[in-house]
Amino acid sequence: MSESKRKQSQGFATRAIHAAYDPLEEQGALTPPMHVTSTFAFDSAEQGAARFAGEAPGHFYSRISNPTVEILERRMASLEGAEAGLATASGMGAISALMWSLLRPGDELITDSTLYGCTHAFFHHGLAEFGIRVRHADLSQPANLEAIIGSRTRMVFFETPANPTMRLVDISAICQIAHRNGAQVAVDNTYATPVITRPIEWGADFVVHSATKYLGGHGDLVAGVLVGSEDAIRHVRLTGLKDFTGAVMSPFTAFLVMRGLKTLEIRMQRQSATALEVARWLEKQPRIQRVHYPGLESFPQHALARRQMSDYSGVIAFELKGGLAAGRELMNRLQMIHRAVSLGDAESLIQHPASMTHSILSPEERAEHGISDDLVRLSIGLETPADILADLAQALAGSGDPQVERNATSSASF
Ligand code: 3LM
Repeated sequence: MSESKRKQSQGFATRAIHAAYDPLEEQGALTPPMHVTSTFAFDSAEQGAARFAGEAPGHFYSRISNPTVEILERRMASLEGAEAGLATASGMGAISALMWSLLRPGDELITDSTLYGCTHAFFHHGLAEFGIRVRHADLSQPANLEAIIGSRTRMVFFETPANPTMRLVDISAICQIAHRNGAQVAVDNTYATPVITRPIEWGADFVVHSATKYLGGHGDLVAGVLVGSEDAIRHVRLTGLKDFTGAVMSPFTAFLVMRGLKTLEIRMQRQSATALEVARWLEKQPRIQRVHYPGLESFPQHALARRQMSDYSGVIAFELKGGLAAGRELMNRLQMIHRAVSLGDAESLIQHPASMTHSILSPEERAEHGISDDLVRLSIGLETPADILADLAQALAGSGDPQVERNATSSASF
C-alpha cells in the first residue's frame, strides 16, 4: 500500500495525532515546532514575486499562511473529510471570513432560526446592513427551506445541534434542496465535532467551528476553523481572511488546538457518555420540567440523532419547574460546576442563554427563535460523573447553607 493510501485509511484518532506532520522532517521534534514569525525571507526577488502571484509554493506573511497553522489546517481538513482547511482567530472570524468572501449585495442568505447569539447578530444585524438579504426559517423542517429558497439564495447556514436548544437539522435533506436551487451549505459543527458528525459526508460545502470549544478542549484559547474545497478555501484565505477581516490564528494558538485535537476522540466519548447519564438522571428529577438532549429517547428528533450522529456530545439544555427563578437558584447553589459561558471544556459549565450567550437577541427574537427565559445550558466536563451528579443533586435539593442561600437569592449574577 502506498504511503498516501495508508494515511488516508488511518483511523480518526490516529489522524488527529499524526496527520500532516512528520517529525523526521523537523529534526525529530515530536511536537510541531512553533514558527513564531510574521514574515518569510525569499531566495530572490523573483521567488517573492512568484509566491505573491500564487505561482510558487511557500509562505510570505503570517496573515496569509504560517507553517505551524498550516499543519492544523490540513489536520482539520483530514478529520472533517474536506479538501482544505483555514484556521482563524475565533469561530466568529471563520464565519465572517466565509460570508464576506462569498456573499455580495443582492445575494440571499438563509439561516436556521436557532443560532449562537453573535452569529445571529452578525447575520441579522450585520450582513443585512450591507445589502445582503438575510432570512431565517426553522430548518429542522426541510420543507420550510423549500418554501422560501429562491434564485437569489447563495448560501444556507445552520448549526446542528443548535446553540442553545439542541435542535437538529437533517444535513443531507437541506443540502439536497439547497444544491438543487444553486445554493451552497455551511454547517457550524462546533457542538458535534467531526468525532460525532462530518457534515461534508452528508453533502455540506463548508464546515465552520468555534475551535474555542471541543477542538481546543481546555478553555484556554479562542480560535476558529473553516473547511471546504481547495478552490473555495483558497478564495476565502485570499479575500475574507487576508483582506476583509485579518482574523488570523497565531502559531501559539495552533499549537494549543493541535494539543487539544490529540485527545478529541476520547474526550468526546467521555463527555457524551457522562452527558447521557446526567440527561437521563435530570429527566427523572421532579423539579425538572424538560430536558433537551439528542441521546434521550424522549428527544423529538432522536431518530435523526441516531442516523446523523455517532454519539450525542456533552451539552444538555433543560428547563426547571418554576422557570427562570428556579434556574437561577439552581445555578447559584452549584458548588463544583462553574457558572460560565462557553462549552466543551474539561470543567463542567452552566449558563443562562437568555441573559448571557443569547442576550444580544431582543426578547421578541428569542421567543421567535425558541429560546425561553427558563432555559439553562449545561456543558458536561471531564470530571468524575458521580461528582457532577452529586453537585446537581445538592443544588436541586437545596443545601440550606446560609452562604449558598444568599448566593441563591442574589440577583447580582444576572
Ligand atoms: C457560547 N459560543 O458560550 P468564538 N458557533 C457556535 C458557538 O457556540 C460559538 C461561536 C460559533 C459561545 C461563546 S458567549 C460570549 C461564549 C455554535 C461561541 C463563536 O468566536 O470562538 O467564540 O465562536 O455558546
